[in-house]
Amino acid sequence: MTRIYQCTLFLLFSVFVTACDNKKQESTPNTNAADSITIIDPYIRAMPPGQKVTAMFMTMDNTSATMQELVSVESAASEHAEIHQHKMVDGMMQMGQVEKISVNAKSSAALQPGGFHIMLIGLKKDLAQGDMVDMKLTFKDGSSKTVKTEVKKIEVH
Ligand SMILES: [Cu+2]
Repeated sequence: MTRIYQCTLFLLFSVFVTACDNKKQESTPNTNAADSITIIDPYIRAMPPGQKVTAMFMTMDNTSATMQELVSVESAASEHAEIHQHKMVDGMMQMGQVEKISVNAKSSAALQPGGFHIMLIGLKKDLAQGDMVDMKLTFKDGSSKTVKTEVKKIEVH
């Protein structure tokens, strides 16, 4: 009888310790921004030959409990890449550079035509549909990730 009791106690204790461990791991934010952000459906807009500018779109999904910020982008296909936003100014759609795109904790941010986008400026060659371009995304904490991005034809808005 005593032995069974000890066994049960031991089992209970093990379960308790395991449960505590799991909880501790979840609440410790030890992952960097690049590991916390999942890039969904990235693409670059195919442009007519000779164009020196195009845009990249994607959704950034933040799985961490911390807000993450995209602060700079480099593209293997262009001399520069800038973070841009479209805005209505006096009834006119205008676009301009912004410092960053914030992704709230456990949330996502969409880059899409008419909103946030990455501007590729000074294309080194014409990009054809189906081409893959390395895009390096750098976050505020200094971490970065390279996303293989497909060139796709999209309808004009
Ligand atoms: Cu732009």
